[in-house]
Amino acid sequence: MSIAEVTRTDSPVPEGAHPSVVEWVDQIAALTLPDDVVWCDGSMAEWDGLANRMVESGTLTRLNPEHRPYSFLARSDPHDVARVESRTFICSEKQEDAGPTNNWHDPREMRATLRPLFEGSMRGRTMYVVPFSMGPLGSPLSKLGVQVTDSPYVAASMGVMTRMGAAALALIGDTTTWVRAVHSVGAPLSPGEQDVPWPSSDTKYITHFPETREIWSFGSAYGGNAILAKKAFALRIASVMARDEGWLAEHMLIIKVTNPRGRVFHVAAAFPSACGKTNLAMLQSTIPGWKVETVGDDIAWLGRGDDGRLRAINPEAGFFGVAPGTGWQSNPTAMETIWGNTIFTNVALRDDGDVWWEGMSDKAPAHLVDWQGNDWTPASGRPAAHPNSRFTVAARQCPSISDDWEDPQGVVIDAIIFGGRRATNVPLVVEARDWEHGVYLGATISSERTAAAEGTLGELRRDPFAMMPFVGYNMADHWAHWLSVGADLRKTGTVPRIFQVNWFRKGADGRFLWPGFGENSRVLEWMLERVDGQVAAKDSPIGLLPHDGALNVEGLDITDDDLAELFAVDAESWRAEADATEQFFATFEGRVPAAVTKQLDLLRAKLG
Ligand code: GTP
Ligand code: SPV
Ligand code: MN
Repeated sequence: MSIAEVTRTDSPVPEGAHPSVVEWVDQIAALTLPDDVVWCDGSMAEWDGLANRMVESGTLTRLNPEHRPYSFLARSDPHDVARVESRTFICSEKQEDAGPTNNWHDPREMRATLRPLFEGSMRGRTMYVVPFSMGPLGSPLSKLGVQVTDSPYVAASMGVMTRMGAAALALIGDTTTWVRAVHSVGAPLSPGEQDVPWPSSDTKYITHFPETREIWSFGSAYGGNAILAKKAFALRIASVMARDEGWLAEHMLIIKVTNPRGRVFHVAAAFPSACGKTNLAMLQSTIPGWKVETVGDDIAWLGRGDDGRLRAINPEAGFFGVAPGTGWQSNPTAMETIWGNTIFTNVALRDDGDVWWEGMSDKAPAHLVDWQGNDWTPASGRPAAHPNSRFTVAARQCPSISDDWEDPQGVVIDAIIFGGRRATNVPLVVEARDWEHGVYLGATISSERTAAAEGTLGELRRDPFAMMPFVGYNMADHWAHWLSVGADLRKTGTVPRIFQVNWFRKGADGRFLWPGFGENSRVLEWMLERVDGQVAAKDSPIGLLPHDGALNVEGLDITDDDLAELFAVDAESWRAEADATEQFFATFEGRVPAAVTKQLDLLRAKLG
């Protein structure tokens, strides 16, 4: 036993904790040398304790309870504000298993790189042991994990975003596969050294070892870099588990939709980061008789149920939602959800002790403290909230949460949507001719970059299945896996319809052609009337489009010209898209499935 271990003031190991967990926690503690180890039980008292501790240390500011009860503001280090894709690594045994779209590193070399970084990295800090379940506790579709972290902010966030604590730990038994996730902010403290409100390191590594189902994250405390249950586990590691076990882990929201005739549908939709998932998940219909309820807003695990249908669960228990653009006009459901019990990160602070961000109201308050802690007025000429500022809140607080959102068997998926942020070319809605064409639509999503990760805002980039930063294996194999899931469904059950949408097409004058948000219910209506066999569609080179007049625009202030532009298919631009797609496919060196390249040939033939 090392000196550090002897002097540690650990909380007792919970009774019944599986030896595999206890042993691993001991190993990590011996490596990282925290001052103490705390096993999180997931209780309210524990959460309050974490919050109080962070208020004392300056990590959190308590908001005015009259406006925002039990809520807090965190200001991150200005260098730690979003996912760092360039520092995110897939360390599979073979490079080709990571594929050309991932940063690959040899696992042995990466372990050798990480070891000295983690040695003593938790000195002066508490190591929290955070057991969690992704998916409802005990559901056959759920998976378990344990994250250790030296960030109380991350431990508290995990408590909101997952089913965290004693109940999850108790489910880990002799035969359980559980994911090991190690997280350190990489900022050890010397004895007596004063801590900073947001410890982090300029050296960042977000690493995944798919074969051993392990995650090691160093240097960041922000979002997907640090809340390892989310992107690291529920997408990168889970996508590998899913490939091996015959299901899908996707960057998708899930909604329940009821039509005026009372028929219930469930829809899963993949949009890249900051491209509208949370908003669609919480949509309030503007057309009579249609109702949308929320099952999930960011991640879906989908697989063939015993009934032969595609079923899905939301593995998360909370939302880590984009703040800017969220307001009473655009997303009233989110505004209601965050009434209290919410952690806000990198938003602005009002003089009355509440929060504000761009888009929360039309008019900005006359004075704010911005996300970096500086005075701000509307004349400051810079955003008051960081563009990737976020709210962290429990899903159960969402007034539109669906009654089946925790169904342990998952909900039956009737339709799948792929979308992106495209100023040009991509119409408001297109239906795939069949599953294979749908896989092609998913594989060819391109989208303008947002603030959710580092990079140049607005730059067009490929983001297949909205999974470019999140697939834990070769992207081309991911497409092959989708094809095999479709073939499997076709054998025994119903294959969901696939659609592509684009809320973000712009006119020549640079304005959005489509009002979006609640009005997207009109597009849902068309899609689900298609699923219900109520409307016809017309073929086009890129897929099936609504007949003229089929999209319900009653009561909407939109010109015929704008509507025409929203659906325009310009053959020349699409030939250029096809050429770019061919080049993109070539980067996979022959690994793109034939059924996908066949769709490219078909597109070109139809374009003439
Ligand atoms: P991640 O959490 O990063 O995965 O993002 P997300 O896909 O959940 O994106 P979200 O719904 O938070 O939307 C991101 C931004 O897009 C916000 O600023 C929204 O206001 C804006 N947005 C969402 N839906 C629409 C829409 O229909 N039209 C327009 N113009 N903007 C939208
Ligand atoms: C995304 O970037 O897609 C997110 C936010 O959902 S984060 O959890 O930081 O990845
Ligand atoms: Mn996301």
